[in-house]
Amino acid sequence: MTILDRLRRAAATRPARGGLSAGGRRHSFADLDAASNAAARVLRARGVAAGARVLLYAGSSLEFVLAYLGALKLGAVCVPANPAYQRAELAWILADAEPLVVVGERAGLERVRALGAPSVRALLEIDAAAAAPCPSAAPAGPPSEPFLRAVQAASTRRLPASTAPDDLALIVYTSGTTGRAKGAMLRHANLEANSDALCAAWRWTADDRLVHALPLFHVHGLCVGLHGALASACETLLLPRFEAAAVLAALACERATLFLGVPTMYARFLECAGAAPPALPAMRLFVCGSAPLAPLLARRFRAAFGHEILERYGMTETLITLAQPLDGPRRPGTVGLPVAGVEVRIAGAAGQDAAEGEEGELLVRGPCVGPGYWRDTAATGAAFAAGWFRTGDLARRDARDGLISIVGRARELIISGAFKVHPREVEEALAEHPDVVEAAVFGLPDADLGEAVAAAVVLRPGAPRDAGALTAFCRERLASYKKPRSIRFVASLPRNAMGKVLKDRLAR
Ligand code: MLC
Ligand code: AMP
Repeated sequence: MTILDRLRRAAATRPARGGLSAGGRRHSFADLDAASNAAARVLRARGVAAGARVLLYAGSSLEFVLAYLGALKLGAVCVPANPAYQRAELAWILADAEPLVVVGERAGLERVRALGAPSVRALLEIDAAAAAPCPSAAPAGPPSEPFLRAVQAASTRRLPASTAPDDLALIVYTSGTTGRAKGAMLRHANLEANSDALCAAWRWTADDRLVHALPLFHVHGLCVGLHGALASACETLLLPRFEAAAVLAALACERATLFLGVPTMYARFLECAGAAPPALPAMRLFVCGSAPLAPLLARRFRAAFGHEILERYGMTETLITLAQPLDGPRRPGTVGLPVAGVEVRIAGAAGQDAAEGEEGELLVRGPCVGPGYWRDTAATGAAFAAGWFRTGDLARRDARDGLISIVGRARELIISGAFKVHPREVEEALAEHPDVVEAAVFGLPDADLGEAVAAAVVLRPGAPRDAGALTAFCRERLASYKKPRSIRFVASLPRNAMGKVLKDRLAR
């Protein structure tokens, strides 16, 4: 049963109970089903049909959910993207995915217009309070229209179903090894398989109450959070952003039973609650993923909140493949066992199975693993080895209990607050600055973010050592979370005999 079938079933069987609260209003599943029919009609009237791409360039909101479900109902392919992406990041996604319609917030739509994306026929604005067309000085592109107003004016009558399990549902751009994002493709069947497996593994039911504070533009918030909410038909509070005090208050007053977070969120809960963590008597499960959860943080959280966090592991390309068991043991530092239907291998350097307890690259296979990268057969070919997806993460399986630990990364990637930053992208941005000769970017341990982006920079002779100016320069070119949080000026970069920069030495 696809995510859309689940929504329709929830609407039919629980027309009033359950649903999604967002922006201060509660929407039953029947409301969501009807309004997403209207959203589908709005998109269809602007040319969207099966296979067309719809860029969702926005944070979490009801409109995001409606645009997403509406597009899927037409058999279209959704491309969620972080609204923090700046010109170059956006330009690449527009060029590669060629969306027909962009749904986004005003600042983002202005960026799209300024780029004059040739594929884009309509811009639908989220949160257009004035409901007026966006006055724009930008040279190209269609005018933007208020999305919600169009949805409210459209018929809510159901459209003929036009999705099959093998149809593409999502292209999610993910930080590539080349510094250029790759579009990970996911089919309806992948979404369904993972959502079914996680709902069963976590006994997620219609009696649950979820506080959802993750961005919907990543698979964690979208495919774990939103899909789980729809598949289980539970009650969900969708928050536009994570703010520790507000989320803790919501967990208490909503009598939440379930929360999905990234390690930084748990670190902030601890910091915010201090010596007086709120009582959360209804809570049954805290889940964490998207970045390594430090065992010390898991233990401190347990001591303060009385809950053992359930850690799970995944990737955009594969969805969630490993999870600690609901019924324990949840040994901190491990990510548990394969979820239902998933097989894993740990491969040694020559591709052979690593010996029990030995470290190697984690390979996964199963119905939740997507078919590869959009319009990139070379990257797709490189990502699979005889049908197994190569995660690029290093793992070890404990010989005693079979629990798997993620012990490192074979590829260069910084994981900062569960956002992924490829060093090369930041190095290229820094290298564009006229005062910079070269730069090396790497992660440094950070109590809040897990890792923080750092840079070592070689300046031209006589150039001012102005870290603030270089940071500002990066912020103009890249999503702000990618900017270096610390910059060290060095006379030269340390290199090995092959000329490779020794980042380990810089990070010391
Ligand atoms: C925000 N900022 C960050 C940052 N998040 N900087 C570094 N790393 C981060 N993760 C910066 C902003 O650019 C801004 O900088 C400043 O911090 C304040 O912004 P904010 O929006 O107020 O941020 P904040 O609320 O602090 O965000 C923290 C956070 C967020 C933890 C809520 O990072 C977040 O939502 N992370 C979740 C990411 C996620 O969902 N990943 C899943 C990927 S899917 P300035 O200078 O402009 O003010 C995946 C597969 C799987 O991994 O297994 O799930
Ligand atoms: P993304 O590119 O955003 O899909 O991120 C996927 C990456 O996040 C994985 O390849 C891992 O490196 C990392 N990741 C996700 N979950 C975990 C986890 N529980 N522990 C360690 N790393 C994780």
